[in-house]
Amino acid sequence: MPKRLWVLPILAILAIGVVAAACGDDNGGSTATRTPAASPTATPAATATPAAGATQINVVAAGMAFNTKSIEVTAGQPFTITVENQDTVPHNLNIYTQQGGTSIAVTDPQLIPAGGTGTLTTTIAQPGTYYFQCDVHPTQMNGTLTAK
Ligand SMILES: [Cu+2]
Repeated sequence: MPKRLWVLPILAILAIGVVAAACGDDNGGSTATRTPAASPTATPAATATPAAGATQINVVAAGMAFNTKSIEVTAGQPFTITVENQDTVPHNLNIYTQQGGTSIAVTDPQLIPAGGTGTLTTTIAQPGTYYFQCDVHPTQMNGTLTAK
């Protein structure tokens, strides 16, 4: 008989526990609803960031070298060069009118840290042969950029 008296408080505690859990679920549900709502908002913004119609060129800097010695672009059309620095030292990519000439455009950031990525977006109006290099290692990392 005394055991039955203990059952009522236990049921009451369980009931409170269920109510508390239900409230917790409601709060969780609200949070879950907000999260997906934020994601679709962020996605169109990210999609809008790349310049419309810009040609995308990917360059890797690894082992104190670019993975290409020649880059070809279309004169008068915007292009974006993304440089992935896989080395443990900083690099960049700077486009010049010619070797030792005037800089036309350089990556942002100007020094891409180890493991980092830099981008350069520009348009070269005049068809011709240009020069690119890493300003940190100009004799090891350079090449020709042709605008056709
Ligand atoms: Cu370099």
